[in-house]
Amino acid sequence: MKLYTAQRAPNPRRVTMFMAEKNITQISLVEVDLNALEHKGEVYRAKSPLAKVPALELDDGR
Ligand SMILES: N[C@@H](CCC(=O)N[C@@H](CS)C(=O)NCC(=O)O)C(=O)O
Repeated sequence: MKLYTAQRAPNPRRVTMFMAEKNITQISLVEVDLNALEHKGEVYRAKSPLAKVPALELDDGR
């Protein structure tokens, strides 16, 4: 599984804090560059149409 995140954004930060608290290490973190508007691009929108972080991608692609 992958968690799309952005280091300085509070919403994904909340998720990574809970992951650390619960010792969840099997989820890969993928940094999305909000400053470069990467989340507004076609590639990211195909994964997360609302164009927000965090977004979780399951191993089966959902
Ligand atoms: N309800 C959503 C809100 C996510 C959200 O607003 N994320 C912000 C970062 S903290 C974001 O992606 N902002 C980029 C934008 O709105 O363009 C959640 O909690 O996951």
